[in-house]
Amino acid sequence: MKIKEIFSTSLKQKINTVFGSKKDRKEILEELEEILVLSDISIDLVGRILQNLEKKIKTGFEKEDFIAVLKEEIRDIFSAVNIAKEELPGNKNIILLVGVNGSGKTTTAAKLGDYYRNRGKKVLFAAADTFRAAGGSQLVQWGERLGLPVISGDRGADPGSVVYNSLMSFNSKDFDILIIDTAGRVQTKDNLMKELEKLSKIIKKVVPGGAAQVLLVIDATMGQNTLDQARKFKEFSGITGIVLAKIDGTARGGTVVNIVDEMKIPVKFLGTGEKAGDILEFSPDEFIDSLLS
Ligand SMILES: Nc1nc2c(ncn2[C@@H]2O[C@H](COP(=O)(O)OP(=O)(O)OP(=O)(O)O)[C@@H](O)[C@H]2O)c(=O)[nH]1
Ligand SMILES: [Mg+2]
Repeated sequence: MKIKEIFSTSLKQKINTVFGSKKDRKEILEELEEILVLSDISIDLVGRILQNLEKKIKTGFEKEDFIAVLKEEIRDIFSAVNIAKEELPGNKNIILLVGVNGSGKTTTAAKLGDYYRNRGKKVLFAAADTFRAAGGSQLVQWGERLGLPVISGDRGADPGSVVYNSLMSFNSKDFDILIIDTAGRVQTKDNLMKELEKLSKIIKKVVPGGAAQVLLVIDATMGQNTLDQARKFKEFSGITGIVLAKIDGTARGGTVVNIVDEMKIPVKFLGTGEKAGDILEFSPDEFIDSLLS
């Protein structure tokens, strides 16, 4: 699946309809505001975009001008957080997946394992979700399906010990990437957030300078709640990137823009379905093109 196929109802088509008949500037702006809000761009961000638009386009109001300014605004939001296509930073890399319950962490872990394996990396999984009954076994099943090794623990076991064991294995064998799945948690549950800090500490201790990527997995289908999910994790400082899962369930691309604008953290991957291969590396240019072409 390509980014273009996801956002099939192009924003540009809707924008075209606004400029179809003669209207005054105020009417056009009102209709554009509605279209942007309906594409899931947050009201706050729409307000800012339109303000900038009014500043930049002083007279007349042609469709092409509007689209150019809109593209520029969205591009600015992405480039402010420097979403560069980056290779993994070191030889041995650790990816820790975090997020609220059911956001898509375990599935994303499996997808990333498959993704990097297909790029020649030796992958190890750690099933550090010992909280839920099926938490660990779900990743174990993925491991079996994909033919990739998984370090897991019993239900109720200390996730820290699972992570520690996986790091030992990761260090002693020639693995390139360790992908750690964790239990779903909300920020209001203090103990679970503390546990996350603890897992980070263990990683830093066992693999000094270990370039741990912490990816926040967010369910993209929840509209405004998607943004709330992201906010809940804002205080957990270690997050280095975002995975927007279930993007196949929303044709409205505004969510991607909101998240980056709110979190100031780059979106790295999009989840596009339930299968191992349903993952896309995020490209801002491709995204803007598919949304506005
Ligand atoms: N359509 C679609 N479904 C997805 C995607 N990613 C995950 N899912 C589904 O979402 C549900 C939850 O996914 P999980 O990976 O179990 O989510 P989780 O965050 O590990 O859940 P907890 O461990 O309970 O917190 C499953 O039914 C997945 O198949 C996606 O990109 N697209
Ligand atoms: Mg899970």
